[in-house]
Amino acid sequence: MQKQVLAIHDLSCVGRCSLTVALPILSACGIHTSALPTALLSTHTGEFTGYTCLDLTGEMRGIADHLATLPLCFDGVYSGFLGSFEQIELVGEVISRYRRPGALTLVDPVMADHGRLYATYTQEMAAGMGELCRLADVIVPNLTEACILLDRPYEPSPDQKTVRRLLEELASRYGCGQVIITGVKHGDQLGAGGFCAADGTFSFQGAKHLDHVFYGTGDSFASAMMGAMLCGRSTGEAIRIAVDFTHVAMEKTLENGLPLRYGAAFEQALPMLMRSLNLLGGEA
Ligand code: PXL
Repeated sequence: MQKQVLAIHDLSCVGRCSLTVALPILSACGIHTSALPTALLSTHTGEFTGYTCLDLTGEMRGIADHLATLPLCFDGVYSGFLGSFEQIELVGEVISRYRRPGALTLVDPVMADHGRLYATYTQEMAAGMGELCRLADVIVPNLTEACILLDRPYEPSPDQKTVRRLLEELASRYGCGQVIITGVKHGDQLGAGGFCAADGTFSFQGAKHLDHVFYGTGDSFASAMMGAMLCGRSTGEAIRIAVDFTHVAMEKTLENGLPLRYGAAFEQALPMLMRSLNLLGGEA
């Protein structure tokens, strides 16, 4: 049976992030993907000024109510960037409606990066994100978000021992089975640290650090993780696949001299993602 996912993110018209990243990546993983848009923006908020932002909280209620009348049985719900404090409760309700044994809830507590909250986020929203994390099987904060979720000052380059402590604290505070922190540096590598609460194991998967600011890479990573896990990969395997995929997307962006503000060119890494999931012929 084809897997089905509900992706709850904003739609940024230009600049690869959120839905314009999640939908193609999950589709490439063979997953039937439905969308619940949280906000409509002209661009992402990272490196543009003058962007428009329409909060879709009111519309989301109607969409969610209509979807509730359909015989939908999602294998996964995957949430990310939200448009307002008010919609956090609604997203929580939607997650709870479709949560069931065997389905995967992945919450990416998108709200900040490089030590700063995103322009459209408030402290109140940041606190509300923690409530969504409590509903998740898997959370994938970046380092900034991990520190916010733990009420700690931002640490840009924690050592591996500190990363482990952050992972464990997130798992115990929010009750998530799997915690992955992205944007972790280790020697000349950049990657993700993972913790599995069931067996208490830690892992780190990295790739050569490319010293540039890329947008939407957290979304590429989380979408590839979600896709790989729904294709039956273990969390450790999914982290490896998602790190490699995101790294190649960044490499291709640089190799082709593409403007970084429009996000990492993940399109060019989709074939390797599909090969790593045995969805294309040829070698992985
Ligand atoms: O990639 C996270 C993200 C999602 N959506 C919007 C953003 C950002 C990060 O800047 O601005 C609108």
